[in-house]
Amino acid sequence: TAYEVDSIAVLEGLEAVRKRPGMYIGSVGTKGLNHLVYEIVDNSVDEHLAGFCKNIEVTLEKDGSATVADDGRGVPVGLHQKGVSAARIVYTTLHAGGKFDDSVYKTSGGLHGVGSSVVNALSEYMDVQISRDGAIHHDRYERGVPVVKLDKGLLPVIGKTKKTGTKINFLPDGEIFEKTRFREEEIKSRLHETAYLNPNLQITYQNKRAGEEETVLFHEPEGIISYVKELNSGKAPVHDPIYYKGTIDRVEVEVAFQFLDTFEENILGFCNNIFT
Ligand code: 0RA
Repeated sequence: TAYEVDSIAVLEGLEAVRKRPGMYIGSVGTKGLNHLVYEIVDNSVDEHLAGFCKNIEVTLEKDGSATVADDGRGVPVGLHQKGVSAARIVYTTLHAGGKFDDSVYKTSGGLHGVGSSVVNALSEYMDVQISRDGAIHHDRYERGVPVVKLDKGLLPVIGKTKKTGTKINFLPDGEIFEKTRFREEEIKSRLHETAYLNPNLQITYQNKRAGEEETVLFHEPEGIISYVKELNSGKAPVHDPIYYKGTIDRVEVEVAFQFLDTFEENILGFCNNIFT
């Protein structure tokens, strides 16, 4: 069938990612490992930028896996090409990062912005729960290969819900990564940065690993003004941060700065949430 033909291309895609993981996530060290989390979080941030997601929860689980849950619309689950759930196409096809349109909101456009299918290919397992249309839809993959049987092409429903959102739990593959322990300080710092850049977004970080239990809410309603304050905390500012926001030719620009009583210069630039 046409879908079986496509499935071969999907398997070839997974194989390409697993053969040269560095090409897709930069490295197979801790940096590449942490990058898996950001890749999944970025998709939820995109849903926030599209105007539909207010909360993202990032959890480091006891078993070494990570969970990212958002309260967006939920990845579409309806029948897509060849009679297969759209969600399964998103998580198994390279470069389908969760958006079907050429959305301007895609944030993870940086070097490694390759999406959730890469995370899937590099995970021992990835478990997906999508809440929408009153139901919780479930899918699961092992090293990128689906292990859930579709029902007339659709994902099985495992429960009822009034909420909407997408929840992904994945365990990085020890056959791929040199180390499989997420570095919590780097992840927290990146999530905090994401909160500064998206003032209407709340990110809850939770570490459930034994002996490290911690919950932190990152919410920065003052945005980059607070970021500048944090960067300069403990130093000697000579005035409150100065802030500008404006739009020219549909390009939105935001600037915050503050002088210190020192010869020291530090300029951080971001374009569409990407540190430049
Ligand atoms: C495309 C269309 C719709 C939702 C999403 C993508 C979506 C993707 C991700 C990835 C992580 N969280 C997400 N949440 C939503 C909505 C289509 C519709 O409801 O009309």
